[in-house]
Amino acid sequence: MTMQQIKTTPFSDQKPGTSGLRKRVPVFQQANYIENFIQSIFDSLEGIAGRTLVIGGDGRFYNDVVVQKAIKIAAANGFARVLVGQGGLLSTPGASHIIRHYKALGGIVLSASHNPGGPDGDFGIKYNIDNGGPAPERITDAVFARSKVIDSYKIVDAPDVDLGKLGTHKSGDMIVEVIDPVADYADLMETLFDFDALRALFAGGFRMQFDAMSAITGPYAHAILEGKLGAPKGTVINGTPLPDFGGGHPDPNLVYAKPLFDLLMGPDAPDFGAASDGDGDRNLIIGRNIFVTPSDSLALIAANATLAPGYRNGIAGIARSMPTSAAADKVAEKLGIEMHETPTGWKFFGNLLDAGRVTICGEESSGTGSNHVREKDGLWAVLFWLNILAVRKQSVEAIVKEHWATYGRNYYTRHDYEEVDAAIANALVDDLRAKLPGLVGQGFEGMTVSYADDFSYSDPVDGSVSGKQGIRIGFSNGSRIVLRLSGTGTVGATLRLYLERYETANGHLDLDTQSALEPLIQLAERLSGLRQRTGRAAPNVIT
Ligand code: VG1
Ligand code: CO
Repeated sequence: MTMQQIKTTPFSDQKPGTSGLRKRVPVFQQANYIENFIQSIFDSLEGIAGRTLVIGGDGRFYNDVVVQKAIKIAAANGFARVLVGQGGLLSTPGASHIIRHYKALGGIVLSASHNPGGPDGDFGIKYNIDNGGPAPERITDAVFARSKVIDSYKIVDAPDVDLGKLGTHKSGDMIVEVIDPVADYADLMETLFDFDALRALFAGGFRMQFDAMSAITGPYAHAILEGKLGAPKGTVINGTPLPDFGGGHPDPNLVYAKPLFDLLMGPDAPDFGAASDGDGDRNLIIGRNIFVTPSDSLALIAANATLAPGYRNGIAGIARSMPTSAAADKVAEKLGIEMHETPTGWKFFGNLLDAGRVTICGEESSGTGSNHVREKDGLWAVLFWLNILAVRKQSVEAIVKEHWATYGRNYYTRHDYEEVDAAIANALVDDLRAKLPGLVGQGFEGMTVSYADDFSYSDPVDGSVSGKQGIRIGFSNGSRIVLRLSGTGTVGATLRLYLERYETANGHLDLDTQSALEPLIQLAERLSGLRQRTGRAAPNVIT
């Protein structure tokens, strides 16, 4: 084995976004592109010698090539050991758990999450730190700075590791352990939820459909739902991870998981439907006849947390990303616990979780999780719902409606305008930002603007400040309009418009969501000129 130091030239576009570096596959296929980025990560870390690194990905196209490169670069940079999921696979929450469980220095997670895969699809690389969570901005900024000046990378000249075989291998002097991607994660779930109660639920004829969307959660869902919990075979569909997700878009929302939604609204609906995304950290929850918004799901899980054994003693606090509806705030208020509003992206929850200030976190983009790992966790959310259903012995619909009747209802929708011309999108956001100071105190549609700003977050644990995290216009009655630019898209710009309206417990709880929000949708258009300036008649995706 020889360690090689290879000369390279920097790329200017390796800036990590909301969740790692995401680009089209051909961008990653450029000579030295992967090597430069991984070396830039390692150059930004301290104390690599003698430590363990976790590597795994969601199995999308190019995963196999990048895993082998990452192993060889890790070996040349002095890691003592790499833990890699069999076949190079690990879900994002699975990787987070493995990092924590085996006290690794960190992990390289290969995924572009909910973005489509395949030779012309997207690929992504993300670094997670020793708490199992996404690297904070201090590290991603350092990686980007390094990537702009890098002039060489280190790699061992060693054969590829046979990732099909569980057990101990070597790459250069470094130990490579190929591990079962599911086993440790499944054990962790068993410590959090009442598996006996869940087995009894399925034994009693409870019917569920879980759509793994041909992505990474398939093996996890087969092993846990059908294996450990005795759900009938066929409960999990699209359960084999495919490099191109079967040509689909592995985003579990009402657009891309429409067949599941239709099934749950149809005449032969099962009791419960769920799905997860490309890398297994998102979840979709649908009951017979009712879709549960991710914001409501967060509030419901928090309100019912003590029904699951892992949370029996109560929760310390809740955190939600800024665009997520304030449904969870009502629960925190009632429980008398801390509530935090953070910028979009899971990396902002890490400090609060580490400090023990919050137990449950969530995002409107179908992300829910807890202090059991440091990523959002799709299957965890599904198991949490099953645990709640098993204990309460009510339908999803009854549970949701009871919740609204107690806390009121936060009508909520997100409108995405994808692949918009970046210059138009940026100008639009800049112009709206300029208008904000003048909006406060003004009346629209019978509501008064109580605040209008570009969200800035001061982390209460380490004091770091993250500015320009999205425009929010809040009204005195609890309604909100939020607009921000996506940090995960790979082509042009994606504008996300978030709309929320609060109805008290004795208000109108049964309206159609889009109609309930129509006045706010129109007001957002009046204030931003979004449709007019982008030339779009309607959003590409409505969630
Ligand atoms: C989106 C979501 C955000 C989520 C992020 C990563 O980011 O809005 O809530 O944390 O994706 O999720 P953005 O910047 O495009 O709005 V995943 O499942 O793609 O890792
Ligand atoms: Co994801």
